This record gives sequence, structure tokens and C-alpha cells, in this order.
Amino acid sequence: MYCQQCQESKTPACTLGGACGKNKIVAEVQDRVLYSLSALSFRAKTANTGLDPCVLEALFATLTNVSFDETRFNEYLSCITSHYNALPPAAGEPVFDAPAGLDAISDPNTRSLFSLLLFGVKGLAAYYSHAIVLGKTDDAILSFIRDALASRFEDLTIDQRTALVLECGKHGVAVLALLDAANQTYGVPEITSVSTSAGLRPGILVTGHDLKDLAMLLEATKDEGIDIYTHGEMLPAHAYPAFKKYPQLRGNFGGSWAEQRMDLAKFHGPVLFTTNCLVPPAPAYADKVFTTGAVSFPNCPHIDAKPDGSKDFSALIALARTCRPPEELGRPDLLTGCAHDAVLALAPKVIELIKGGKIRRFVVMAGCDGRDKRRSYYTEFAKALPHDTIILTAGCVKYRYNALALGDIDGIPRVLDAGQCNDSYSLVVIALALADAFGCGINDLPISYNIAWYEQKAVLVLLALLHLGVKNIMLGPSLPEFVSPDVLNVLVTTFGLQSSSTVAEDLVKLSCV
Ligand code: FSO
Ligand code: SF4
Repeated sequence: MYCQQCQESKTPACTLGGACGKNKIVAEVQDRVLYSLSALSFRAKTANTGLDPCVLEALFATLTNVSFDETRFNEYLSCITSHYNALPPAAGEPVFDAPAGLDAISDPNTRSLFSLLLFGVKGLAAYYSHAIVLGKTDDAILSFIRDALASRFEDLTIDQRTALVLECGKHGVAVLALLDAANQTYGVPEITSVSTSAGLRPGILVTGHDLKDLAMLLEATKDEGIDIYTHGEMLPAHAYPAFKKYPQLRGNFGGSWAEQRMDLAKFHGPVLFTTNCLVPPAPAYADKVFTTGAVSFPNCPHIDAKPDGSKDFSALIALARTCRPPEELGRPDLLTGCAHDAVLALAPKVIELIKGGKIRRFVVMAGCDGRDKRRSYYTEFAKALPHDTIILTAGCVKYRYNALALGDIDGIPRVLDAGQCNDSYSLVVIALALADAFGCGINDLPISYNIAWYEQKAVLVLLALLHLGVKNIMLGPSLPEFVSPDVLNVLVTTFGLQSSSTVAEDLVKLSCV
């Protein structure tokens, strides 16, 4: 086992098991899946044929906190093998299915660049999977995933590998735009205050990012006498008009994924995990965890899609009816839905406030939450920001400060939550619109970037921002273990990437004070 893919990696890698709960057995079968996916892609690229979409789920399942189930990874291996065997052998191809982790790549810069590419591609596969279920496809994304995976076995220069990493960012922008359009199946998000109080009926908690799963569950629970609550990254669902029509969509419960062990013990009802981030369940609620899509955990019921894409939630609903209502957590209501359309409708007022000096700076504090104690930095940073600054956020890091009473500037909330991590796209659309209004470049705006990363979707979002030319991004709470000193040097010299340090120092570095 040699895993460095998330922010909780040990230094230099997790070799005996991870803080995420992944053990050596699952890590090794994941490595086999990834290696054979690259061998398959090498063959498919040579034969100039597309990848079977089954590879997307296999790739998605290897993302941090998605699947801990060896059996499912063996099923993915069977699917990859049959796809591989159906293709003609390619000249110079590697052996298929070697138990080789990324540490088998001996040159540190090649390993670092391929890791950066592979992790970005995992994010690409995850977001693309959500877009596909809502009917949005883009063949260029699937072709790039194939070529990127195949590059593991190609004899490329460091410059060529760097170019592939940057190209991943280009497809990152495309996939975020595609998913943004796909999610509008449920309408255009509206700025919405979300209740966090507990109701008197039993509930089902839904977490992850897949809006279609939520839509199907809401339809299946009409008139069932139970309430539906969102957890973590599902909070922004409350902003979509199509979901507001369901009275049983009661509110949000708990904090980010990193707090799920505490939250789920107090929820009492069943929980549906539609994507990351799943923490191995605690005994107090393990019998109430249901998974779907790429997520899985041994002995937890998995709800598969039927051939027509529908899902049978009856076991989940039947269990919910037998459960106690959730406990009251006593948290304040939360604001979400500040995505591009809703914020751009406020643009004339925002521009007036900028010109009048009432808004001096925006800070993009998008990204992830996690268990690292250093993440309290983001709460302290938000508290320390002067009152003439506005936080633009997306992703689960917002739970570090979205319950603080940070107020507003002449009616514009000081924390504008665009939505899920993929809605970082909204923040870019907003920045580009402001640059247009002021007739300047994106880096000339009064916007600073203080991004928190955790897993591989965040790697893709970072590459997308770099592709758009955003400079001087600050990254924390620590830099990735998989970035070698030479690769870091390129990121620093080309893009001005910087590591977060202390709140006081970073407020100065990011021109916030
Ligand atoms: Fe992940 Fe980060 Fe979206 Fe969180 S990128 S950890 S659960 O922000 O949200 O999937
Ligand atoms: Fe370690 Fe993160 Fe890999 Fe889990 S996903 S084994 S915590 S690096």
C-alpha cells in the first residue's frame, strides 16, 4: 500500500492503512483497478476506441471516502478485464493487472505528475458521472480520461506530462460547466435560508452530491409520513425550485462529512450516501447506512440503479418508519443557493458597493472540510476578515464558518455559498462577470483565493482554476504529499501557488487587511 491521494496522507504516504479507514487489502485492490484501467486505456487509445462507461464508476470508487468494499472492486476488475480482452493487443503494451501502486513509478517527478493527473482525472470521472445520470455527456471528457490513464505507460518528457496535467484543468472547466447545466434540471438555484431544526416525524438523511438520487427519493417519499433532511454537500439542494415543492424536504441536519460520526448517531433514522464522503460507520448507526452509485461499504445495503435508471428505496423507507425522529442540534439556519444566476442578479448593487468602497475585497474560501485539527484556521480566518470583505464559498469547507453571524454589507450577505464543490464553477462565472464589468483581467479584481483541499475533486477544481489563469492561489491546510519539490517549484513559479500559514500572516499576504 502506498497512498498519498488526500490531505490526510501520512508523510510521505499511507502504507499500513489510512486515517480515512482504508485498509491494505482495499488499497491493493484499488491499485489493481487503477493499474488495469491504465492498461485498458493504453489498448483503447491505440485502437482509437472509447472507454466503456463502466470505467467511470470504477475510477470514482477509488476516490477517498467512496468505497471500502473489496467485493465491488473485484467486480470492477471483471468488467475492465472483459473490456480489455475485447480489444486487439497494442504494440509495446504493459502487462495487464499488476499489483502495482504509484510507488512503482520510480522517478519522483514522473510519479508526482502522473499522480496529479490521475487524481484530477478521478475528480473528472466523479463529476462527469453526476452529469451523465442527468443526460449531459461530452465525448471529449471520456477521451481525455482514456488518454490520461494511458499516459502512465507512455514514454513522455516532464514537459509533456506537465502539459497533460494542465489539459486536465481544461476538461475540469468543461465538466464543471456541464454539471452546472445538468443540475439545472431542477431549476436555477435561488438564495435560500435553510432550516436546521429537527421535526417530530422520523427522517431519512441524504448526503453526497447526486441531485438525481435526491429527486427520486423525494418522489418516493411523498405521503409516507417521514421527513427528508440533507447532510453535508447535499445542503445546496434546498436552493433548487424543483425540490422546494416537496414539503417533506424539511431541512439540513448536522455539519460537514467530517462530523458525520457525531451527527449520524443523533439522527436515529437511515442515511443514504449518494457519493463521497463516507466515513466507516460507527456501531451506533451502522445498521442504518445505505449506499448507492459508486459508494459502498461491506454489509451496508447498496441500492443499485435499474436498467431504466430508477432506484428502489422501499427498504430505506420501511426502516425510516420504525425510527425515532432526529434530535434537535440547536444550530442556526443556513444560507445557500448563491450560485451565478442569483449573484449576478445582484451585480449592479455589488458593483455600486465596490465603487463606493463599501466592499473592499472578496475572498474565495471554497473547498473541503476534513478532520485535520489545523482546519480551525478557516473559522479563525473568516472571523478575522474585516467587515468590508465578502467570502465566496462552495464545497464543504463552508461548515467551518457558515453558522457564524458574519452579517451583511448593505443587504449583501458576507458569506455567499454557491453550493457544492462543483459549484466552484459559479464562483468563476461571477469573477469573470466582474472582470468584464470592470474591464480588467481576472487577476486584477479585488479577489483573493484561500482554498482548502481534502480529496481528488478538489485537485480537479484547483487544476480548473489554474487553467482559467487564476494566480496566487493559497492552498491549505497543508500541501499535497504527492507534489515533488520540482513540481511544486513549477506551480509556485508559473502560477504563484502558495501554502497557507497563520491567519495573521495570510490576511496580509491575501491583501485582506
Ligand atoms: Fe469533496 Fe471537498 Fe464535494 Fe467536500 S471536494 S470534500 S464533501 O468539498 O465536497 O466532494
Ligand atoms: Fe491515506 Fe488519504 Fe489514501 Fe486514505 S485516501 S489511505 S487517508 S492518503
